[in-house]
Amino acid sequence: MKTGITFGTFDVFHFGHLRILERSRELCDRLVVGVSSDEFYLSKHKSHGLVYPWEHRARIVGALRCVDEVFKEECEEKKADYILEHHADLFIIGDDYVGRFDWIRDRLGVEVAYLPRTPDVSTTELIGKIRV
Ligand code: C2G
Repeated sequence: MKTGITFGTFDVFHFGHLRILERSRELCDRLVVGVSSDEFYLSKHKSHGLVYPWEHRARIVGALRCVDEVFKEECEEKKADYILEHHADLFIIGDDYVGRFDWIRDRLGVEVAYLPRTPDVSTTELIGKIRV
């Protein structure tokens, strides 16, 4: 039984989000997803605020067939604890983060996979299109 873990905001859920979750699930038997809390996201000073609150983002992600469990990610410092608490064997994230999470492999001995981002779709771009 291989457990995979991934993290993200998943605001204005789109095709790129679906694809990374589906591809992550193909690499394991059980997929756990840490969805960033509103406070955590806003503390990262992104270019725009959130559209959906955590409850909505978490419910959408949790309703997917490829997702087995969802929890709230409250801060970056707890990442190692979340990975250990969920007994993850594999950490998955998009390749926009390539290299950033190598410490998970080095320090925790957990496999790390950077999956290619789906091109031409992002929450920021969607918000821009809707505004026009
Ligand atoms: N993603 C993707 N293709 C896109 C857009 C996003 O594969 N076109 C992936 C990202 O690489 C990430 C996941 O979808 O793995 C979630 O993306 P975001 O909601 O933008 O998450 P982010 O705010 O980057 O948070 O510690 C890592 C962070 O928690 C990730």
